[in-house]
Amino acid sequence: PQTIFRKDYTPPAYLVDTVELGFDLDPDRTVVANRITMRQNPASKSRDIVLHGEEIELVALRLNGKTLAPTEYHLNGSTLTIRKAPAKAVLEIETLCAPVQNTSLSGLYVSNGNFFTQCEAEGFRRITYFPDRPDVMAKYTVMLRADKAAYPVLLSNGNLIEEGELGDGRHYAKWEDPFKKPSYLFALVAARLVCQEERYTLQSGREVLLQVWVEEGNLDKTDYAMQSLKNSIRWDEERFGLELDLDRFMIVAVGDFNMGAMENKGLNIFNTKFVLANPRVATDIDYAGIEAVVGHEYFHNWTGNRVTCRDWFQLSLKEGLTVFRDQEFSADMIGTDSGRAVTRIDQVRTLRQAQFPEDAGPMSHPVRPDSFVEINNFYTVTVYEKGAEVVRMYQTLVGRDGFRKGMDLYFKRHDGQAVECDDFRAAMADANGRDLRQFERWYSQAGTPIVTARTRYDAVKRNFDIILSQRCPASAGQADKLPFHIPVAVGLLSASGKDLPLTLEGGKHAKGATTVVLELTEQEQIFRFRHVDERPTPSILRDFSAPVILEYDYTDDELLHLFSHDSDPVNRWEAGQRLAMERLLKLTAQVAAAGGSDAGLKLDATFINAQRAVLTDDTLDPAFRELALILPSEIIIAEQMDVVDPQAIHVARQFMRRTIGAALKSELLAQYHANQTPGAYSPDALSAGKRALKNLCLSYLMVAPDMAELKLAQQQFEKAGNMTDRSAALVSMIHSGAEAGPYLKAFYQDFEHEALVIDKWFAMQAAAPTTNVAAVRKLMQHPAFTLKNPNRARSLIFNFTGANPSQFHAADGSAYEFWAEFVIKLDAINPQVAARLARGMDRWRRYAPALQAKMKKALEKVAGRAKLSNDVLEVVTKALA
Ligand code: HT7
Ligand code: ZN
Repeated sequence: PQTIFRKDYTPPAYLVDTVELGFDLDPDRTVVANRITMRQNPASKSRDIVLHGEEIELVALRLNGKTLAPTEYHLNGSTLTIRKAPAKAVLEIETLCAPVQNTSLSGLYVSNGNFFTQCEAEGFRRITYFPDRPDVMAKYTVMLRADKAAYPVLLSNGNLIEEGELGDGRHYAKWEDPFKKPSYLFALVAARLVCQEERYTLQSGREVLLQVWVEEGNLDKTDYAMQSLKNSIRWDEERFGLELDLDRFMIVAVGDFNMGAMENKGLNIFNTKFVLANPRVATDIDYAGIEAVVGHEYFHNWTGNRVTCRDWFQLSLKEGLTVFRDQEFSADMIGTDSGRAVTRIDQVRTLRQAQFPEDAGPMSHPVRPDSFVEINNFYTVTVYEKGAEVVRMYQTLVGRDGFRKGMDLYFKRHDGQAVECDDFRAAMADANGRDLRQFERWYSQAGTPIVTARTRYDAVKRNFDIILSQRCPASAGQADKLPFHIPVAVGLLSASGKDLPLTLEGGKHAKGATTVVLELTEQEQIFRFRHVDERPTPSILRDFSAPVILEYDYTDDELLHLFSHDSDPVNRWEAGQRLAMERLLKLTAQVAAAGGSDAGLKLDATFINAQRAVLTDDTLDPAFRELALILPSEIIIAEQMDVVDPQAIHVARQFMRRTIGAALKSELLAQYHANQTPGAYSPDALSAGKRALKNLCLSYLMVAPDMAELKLAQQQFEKAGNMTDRSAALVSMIHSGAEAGPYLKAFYQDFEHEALVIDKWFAMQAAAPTTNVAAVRKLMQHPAFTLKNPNRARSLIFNFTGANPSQFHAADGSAYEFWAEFVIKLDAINPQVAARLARGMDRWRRYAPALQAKMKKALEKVAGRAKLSNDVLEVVTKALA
């Protein structure tokens, strides 16, 4: 397969002014007529029109009214070239496609009998021939024709300008999008759907129509998506002064979808998972996901659609920025400092669980990659989440007002353009009079930087020095890294746990500030705090001010001090994680040395008492307490080990959970009862936090349950008035190894017709440490299982391979064979989904030799297949390299 390089970018030879599309929709044979008005791009010397097309049949091609014979164009693989074209060209192209056969869910496809499209990144070329690249922006008019009884609803981007009957049982709708857009933002829906709709008044007084379209039986699950949409519109007006630019904004839910959602102009298409919710079927986490994803897609309207990417290497320009915006939106929606901190802790957990491993593995790439084989493989946690951290660092460096100034300048300069990450950085720098040239390295250098801190206190001079140094491990193609520009937020705690007012030598911070941002730009720098009357405990990297690994030799006493007193909730939580991690690593080593046994393991009272103090501190937000009490995950523990032993990790972590559960039994029970949320369900942060804490208490009590605790879980399952409590009770039963069969059966029967709940049913079984590969294979025989639906495939297969490490890494390698089998099977159906599954073997070199050999064999089995998509081939080739 061909590798595409960022350095090879050339501007398009032709620009497109207008696109007129006509669709005669038929599942087996859809006819697409496409009229493109083009003109030569003065920025290019080439006079070749280059169009992309895949899996479509070319029926006719006309240039300026004249049919082109096959000798007058060159069809080579997926490119069609017309050489030496005139300066102005009107192309008319007729093609055929078969949506019902399109199982890749890219391009035009059928889901549950309805038509949908997905064009990002390169799906438009599966619909018609076109210069399918994001720097070609044009105005679109779309005519849809389809059978009226089967597809009563016909939607596309922009405004509906005409609709009517065609006389033969078919009808039509004509849509016009007033804004220029790249082809990846094109969308159509032809379907039997219903909608919740509302007229909404913008702050300017303009009225817009908002619609959420779903299948008929789901109209009772659209309220939260609609509310989230209205909140998003209001938030973008207030925080960034950005108004909805259309008169109509639609969200459509589809059950078969490769990702979360898609920001098509005015016609967002969503995975049902991020639209449908009511208390019976959706958990607090689902509600939070809906708010975040509805916000994310809506915010793309400016960051992505109005200003788009020059090429796909710049993907993080829109994704990193839009993730940052949706993170800020969710935090602002909670509205409290502690709520904001809880969202921040969640972000840190995601980074450590998924992004840090990616950055240290074979698919490591910079936030702005330099090359790719298949762009779909680069919709990654690095581009999205690390990209959002990079955007957040601008805000940390220039402040919230400075960030807003930078955003304003970015839109002033680039509205209607396709630009680069460097343009965003330049806007931030210029709007704030800052030199941010070194900051570019966050875009160009892969790998997680490691910041090492040392401190020294001079009691006589009352100086406290923090010496920071940085390094970054080598990554693919990048042996040596240059220093990053790293904002390190720091506070100093007194012996009584109070924040000291800070005086940083040479610093420009406000008098009396208790947190200052140190700017580490060199390999090593000394920062001196003056007038420090006692040796303080440093709280370094507050609010996780940079996506780095912080090394500092904290003593247990210092960590306990921070865990009890740090005013920065993120670092308070972090201190607890460090305390837990130290112990988990020691226990894991002991288990490994004892051949897998937990006999003789001990957990110190100091740690247990610290946990008790947080658990019972009612002044703390319940959501924070829940996060503080969750031990680092098995995957995060694995990342700390040179040679990973998944079984030993699991035994050690379970021992620790069991010991905490037994030692804090009465407190856990008390908190379980104190954090009930009686009355009508509400997904608000406080109620959700209480449920999270209560259900964490239950899970601790259920590690080794007695009869009373089992009964508690059973009663919760039976009486629960919402899915959060119901599913948490069931999960606690499955994980405890107690007989959960009847409850699983009841759950299935209750929700047989709710696809998203049946996904949960598969997922909770797949991720349970009691579920081995044989049990997963058995679940695959269940009539409700199918590989064709990505949500269903992910619920069972991905949750087993990705969230059940002790079983996935079973010593006999049987789960690796399972992995290979299903990467291959899925690849024939849906390469994008298959490639995501293929990533499950990224870290294979970190395991003991016996496991490594089996993983390598599985990888080679996949790589050796004659017919493999570029998607999977890229992943397994890089893993084996
Ligand atoms: N911008 C959207 C990306 C997306 C996507 C990419 C590849 C294949 C399928 C896809 N569906 C959606 C989603 C987002 O970040 O908002
Ligand atoms: Zn996005």
